[in-house]
Order: sequence, then structure tokens, then C-alpha cells
Amino acid sequence: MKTITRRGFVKTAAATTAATWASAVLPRMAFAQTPTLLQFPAGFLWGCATAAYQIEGAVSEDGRGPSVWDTFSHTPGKTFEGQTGDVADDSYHLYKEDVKLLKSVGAGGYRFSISWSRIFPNGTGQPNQKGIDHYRRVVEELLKNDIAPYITLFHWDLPQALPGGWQSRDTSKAFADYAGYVTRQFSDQVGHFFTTNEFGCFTDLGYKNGQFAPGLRLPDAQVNQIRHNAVLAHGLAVQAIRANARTGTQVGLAEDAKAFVPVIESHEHIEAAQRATREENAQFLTVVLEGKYTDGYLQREGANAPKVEAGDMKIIGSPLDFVGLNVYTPRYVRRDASPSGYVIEERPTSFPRMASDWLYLGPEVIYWAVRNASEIWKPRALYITENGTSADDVVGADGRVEDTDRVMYLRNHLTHLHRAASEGYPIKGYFLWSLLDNFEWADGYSKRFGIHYVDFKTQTRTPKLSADWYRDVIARNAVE
Ligand code: GBH
Repeated sequence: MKTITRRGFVKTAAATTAATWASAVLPRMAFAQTPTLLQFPAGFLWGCATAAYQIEGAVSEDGRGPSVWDTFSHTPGKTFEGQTGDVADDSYHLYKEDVKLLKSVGAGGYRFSISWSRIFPNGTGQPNQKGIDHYRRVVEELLKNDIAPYITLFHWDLPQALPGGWQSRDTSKAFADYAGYVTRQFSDQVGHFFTTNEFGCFTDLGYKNGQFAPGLRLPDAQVNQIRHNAVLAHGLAVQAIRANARTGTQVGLAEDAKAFVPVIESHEHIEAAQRATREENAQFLTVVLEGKYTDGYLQREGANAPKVEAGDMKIIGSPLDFVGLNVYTPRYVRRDASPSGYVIEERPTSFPRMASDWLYLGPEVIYWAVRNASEIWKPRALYITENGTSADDVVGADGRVEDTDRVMYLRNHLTHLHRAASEGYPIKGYFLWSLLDNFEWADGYSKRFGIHYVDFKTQTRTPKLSADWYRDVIARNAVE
């Protein structure tokens, strides 16, 4: 018989007491589930995202008209080493292969964009049937593989032919006509449409600091009018889609709203983060979801505030079925005594970043993006329409790409997204940016965001470690 020493007895007793206490007090879940597996709600949509100009190539094929990105990327000095989207991933021809990649990770949805100038080569006027035919083939290939198509109508490739681009209100109307036409063609097969992708990237970056097409640097009053034309275009498109689509068609947008994380998770800082979310996105997501510019925005812009015509605000605030958030990088906020009630923190120089300069790493941002938007605007449904990272991917001697940093980035973001889902915020799905390496705008091909590696000389696609990892996430509907 084993003699129990006094010390041993005390230990055993303590352990028994602890176990009894734990089973009584700790939530059942901790015992019932593998503790490391964070389960997403049943029916959660897992997808991947891309955009037309970044992947398609075939820029002069089948009657496509030029877009501002063709012009811009062909202008010396505008993109990394003068690179263009002329060929990109050649997905215009290789789309079946790309659908296979989606299928192989088990994606339930694919968010891709339509090139406006393939449908209307001049932006308006006669539609180009060959453009429609192409996207019809893409949609049918997806449906054949049980992958739901999610169509973005505008991801920055504005038809070059539209006079003045987004400086003109006529462009907003042309966009609505194009949106209505496309939905009439596709709403029998496509259930979800996004109007625009990331207002700030095709307004401010295009017309204020010149980093993106069309590369202008205009004064504030003009920039504010361009922003107004952009949100108006969105609102007019929502109405055109509703007028042309089958009932039940879901309409929303994809917006990289600046996302704010409270420095400390306490009531005052949480409140400050919500104030910052409304004010710092006043000209884009806030006006779209509230149908009104905030007083703060109008005061800040003063004489430069946009000129608003009768009826505009109602159009801009047209009700949406869902809100799509592109989430990449956090901004940290604390409460203070200023009139705005918040301060955005400077990032310490040591703040970690991924392979793109602007891509600071703070995975809790995805939780706060969902929570702030949910609490402020109470949307019916939310999607993460983009999340992902660039990485300095290297093909090893064995042909493998071990992108452990991308897996780290994604795993941590999904862990925080799981928190949002488990707290009951209406998050319905997640689109990883991106399905494959592609033309990263002004950065050309120097930044890779794909979970599939693309050799741009041969157009060979190779799954990276992150593709294997994402396949597991999707298969288990859970993140570890
Ligand atoms: C998304 O933009 C785009 O929708 C997608 O097309 C793109 O490929 C992907 O992200 C990765 O970049 O002025 O320092 O902020 C993300 C938001 C906003 C990030 C513009 C890059 C330009 C540099 N982007 N920003 S900076």
C-alpha cells in the first residue's frame, strides 16, 4: 500500500477541491470543447477576395476600354518600377484555374470586382456584350463549384473616357446606370452586390495626394466635392440595384473605415474609440450610414465643405442590407478633455509592421472594427470584406512557400474576429485578401498578399502554407 505523506495528502486534497470548484464555477465550454479550437457560428461564410485590375490582365481584349489605372500605371514614376496591370495574373484567361484554387481551400464565397470599362468601354453608352459574357462565364464556373459570387461593382478602375472622372457629378450618375445594368444581367445568379470599394482610395489618394490614379493634387474644397460625388454614386447605385435586381438581392459596400482600438478596454476609452470611428469616417461610412455629414466634419471643413443638392442626403443614406469592412491596420485612441473627446495616439517607432509600410500589426483591430460599427450603426449584417497581409514570400528549394508570418497575422485576426462573433455582433462572413498574389497598385508586384504564390513569368500558382492553414480553418469552421 502506498503511504500518503502529509504533504502529499494536502496536495491531493487541494487538487480535488480545485477540480470540484472549477466544474461548479467555470463555464461548461472550457470542459466540453477542445480549449484551443474557437468555433465560428454555423453557416459562417469563408471566402477570398480579389479585384479586376489587380488580377485580370487582358486590358485590350474583347472590347475593354481603358481605365484611369491603365493611364496612371503607364505614366512614368507612378508605380513601382513602372509596373502595370497589363498582364497581372492573366485571370481573364485563367479564371477556371483560380476557381480551382478557391475550391481547393473550400471557400464558400468569392468576392471579385467587375471592370466597368469592360461593360461600358466609354463609361456610358452602348454596353459591350463580350464583357458581360466574360463575367457570365466566371459566375457560372463559381456556381458549378458551389462558390457564391459576391460582386464588387467598383474597385478603382474608373473608365478613362468619363470627363473629369470623380470631379464630375455625371460620373456618379453614370455609375448608377452601370450598376443597374450589371445587376439586371446578373441578379438571377448573384445574390450579393457591393457598390464601391474604399472611398478614400479613389478620392483622397487619387485627387488629394496623388498616390493613386488619376494622380492629382487638388485643393480641399474640390476634394470634398469629389468625396461627395463618390458617396452620392454609392447611394444612386443602391437605388439602381434595387430597381433592377431580383427581390432579396443583398446590397452593401466595402469600406476600409479607419478602425479605432481603445488604448485600454475601459468605458471611457471605448466611448472615445466610438466617437473617433464616427468623426474620422464622417465623409465616407458615417454619411452613408447616417445620411448626414456630422457637425464636426462640416465645422472642420468650413467653407470647403461639399455643396449638397436637394435630395442628395437621402440618396446617400439609402438603407443597406449589410456593411462590408476591409480591416488591415489599427489606430489607438484614448479619451481626453478636448471638444472631440478623443485623441489618436502616435504610434511608437517600435510598433510592429508587416511587409507593407502602412500595415501595422494589431489583430484586436478586427474585433473593434466590428464592435464599433455594430454599436454605432446597428447594421443588419456585417462582413469582413478584406483582411490579410503582404509578406516577403520566398519559394524554397522544395518549392514550398512557408509564409509563417502571414499565418500568424491571419490566425490572430481570426481569433479576435471569433470574439466578436461569440459576443453576438452580426458578423456573417470573412473574405481573405487575397486569393493570389497580384498587382498591388502603386507597389506593383513588389508586395505579395496572396495565399497562393504567383510566378508572374509563368503564371504558375502555388499554394502557400497559409492556403493549407486557411483550408483547415474552413473545414473546421474554427480557428485554433
Ligand atoms: C485594400 O486597400 C484594397 O482594397 C486592395 O485592393 C489592396 O490590394 C489591399 O487593400 C492591400 O493593400 O497612404 O500609407 O495608407 C487597403 C487600404 C489604403 C492600404 C491605401 C494602402 C496606401 C498607403 N489601403 N494605402 S497609405
